[in-house]
Amino acid sequence: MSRTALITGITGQDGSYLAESLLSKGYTVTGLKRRTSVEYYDRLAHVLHHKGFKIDEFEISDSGSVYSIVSKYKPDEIYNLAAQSHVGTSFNQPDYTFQVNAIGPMNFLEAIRRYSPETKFYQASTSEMFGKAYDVMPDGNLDEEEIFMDSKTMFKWKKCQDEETRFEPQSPYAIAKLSAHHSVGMYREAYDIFGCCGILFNHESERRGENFVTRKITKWLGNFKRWWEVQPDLLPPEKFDFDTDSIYSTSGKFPKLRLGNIETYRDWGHAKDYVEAMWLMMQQQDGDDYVIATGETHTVKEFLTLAFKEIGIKDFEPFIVIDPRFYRPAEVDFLNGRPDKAYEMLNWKPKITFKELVQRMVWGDLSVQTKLA
Ligand code: NAP
Ligand code: G4F
Repeated sequence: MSRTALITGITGQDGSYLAESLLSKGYTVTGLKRRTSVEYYDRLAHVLHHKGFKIDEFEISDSGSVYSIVSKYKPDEIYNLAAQSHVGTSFNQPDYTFQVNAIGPMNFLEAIRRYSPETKFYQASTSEMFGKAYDVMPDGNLDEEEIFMDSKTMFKWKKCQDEETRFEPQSPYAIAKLSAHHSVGMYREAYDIFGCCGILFNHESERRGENFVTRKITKWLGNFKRWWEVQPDLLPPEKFDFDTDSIYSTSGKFPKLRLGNIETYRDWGHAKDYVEAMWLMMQQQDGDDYVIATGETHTVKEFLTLAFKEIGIKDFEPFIVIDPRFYRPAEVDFLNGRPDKAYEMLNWKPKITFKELVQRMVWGDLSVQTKLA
C-alpha cells in the first residue's frame, strides 16, 4: 500500500515542490489549504490532476480544524509548511504570526498525540531563529594544523550557524518559529512522537513569493526588460536618464526598483533541493533537527549584480532606490549555514548553485509564457 502524507502550506513554494517529489516516490498526498475567496493553484499545475493527489481545507490556528484533519487521515507523515512566512510582515502582525507559526504547529503535535501517535511530523524551522548569533568555525578546506596555528590565521576561519549555535531571534516571525521548534523537541521527549525540524536557510525558486527580496528583484527585471524591448530607441543601459524614482528612455519612463537593506548576507539555495532534505529527515530511525543550507553566503548586492548581469546591465546602482519603508525594525545581518550533519547523516547535498539559482529565477521572470518550472 502506498504511503500517505499530509502537506500543509500546499499552495506555497515548498508545498508545491514537496508534493511533486512525494508523488514521484509513490505517495498518496493530501495538500491542505486554508479557505480563500479565490482558489489559486498556479504553483500546483504539475500535480493538480495526479491521481495520487487531492486538496482538503483546514485552518492551522483552529485546534478543532487540525484535530479533525489528523483524526480523519491518520497519515504516515505530516509536513507542516504552512506559515505567515514573511519576516517583515511579522513586525506589523505579531499576534497573527504567533497564532499561525507557533500555536498552529502545537495544534498538530497535540492532534498527533491524541489521535495518531504513529504519524511522523516535520516542522519547517528556519535559520531566522539564529538571528544575530553565529559561531566562528575553521574553514573546512584547512587541515587541523593550519586551523590551530595562531590568531594570525583568524582570516581563515568563517562565521556560520549549525545545530549547536545558540538562538537569538530578531523578529516576531523568528520568535514564533522558535516556539514551534521547542514544541517539537518537547513532544519528542515527553511523548516519544517522531518529530523533526528542518532548520532551513533561505531557499528560493522560480515559484518564490513575489515579496521576498530575490523574487522581487527578478520580477522587476522581467517587467523592466519587457518595457525596455518595446522602446523605439532601444538605448544601451548606460544611455538611460535617471531621476530619484524613475528610469527614462527618450520616449517613456519606468519606476526604479525600491529595496531596503541590501548589505545583508543570506545563504541561498534552491527549494527543489531543500524539499528532498525534508523527506530524508522523515526516513531516519529517529526524529532529529538538521541544518539545511549550501554553506555559502552572499549579500543582496551580490544577488543584484548577478541578476542585472543576466539582462546585460553591469551596474545596478542607478536602477534602484533604497527605500526606508523596506527596512525592518531589527535585522538579521548574517546567515551562513554549516550543513555537515545533513551531509553525513542524510547524505544530502544541494545540486543547484547560487549562480544557477539567480539565472533560473531571472529567466523564469523574463518570459511571460514560461510555465512555473
Ligand atoms: P510560502 O510560499 O509563503 O507558503 C506558505 C504557505 O502557508 C502558503 O500555502 C499559505 O497559504 C499557507 N498559510 C499561511 N497562513 C495559513 C493559515 N493560517 N492556515 C493555513 N495555511 C496557511 O512559504 P515557503 O517559502 O513555501 O516556506 C514554507 C515553510 O518553510 C514556511 O513555514 C516558512 O516559514 C518556512 N521556511 C521557509 C524558508 C524559505 O527560505 N523559503 C526558509 C526557512 C523556513 P496561502 O497561499 O493561502 O497564503
Ligand atoms: O527575502 P527576504 O524577505 O527573506 P528573509 O527575511 O531572509 O526570510 C526568508 O528566509 C527565512 C530563512 O532564513 C525564512 F524563514 C522566511 O520564511 C523567509 O523565507 O529578505 C532577505 C534580506 C533581508 O535582510 C531583508 O531586509 O533582504 C533584505 N531586503 C532588502 N530589501 C528585502 C528588501 N527584503 C524584502 N522582502 N523586500 C525588500 O524590498
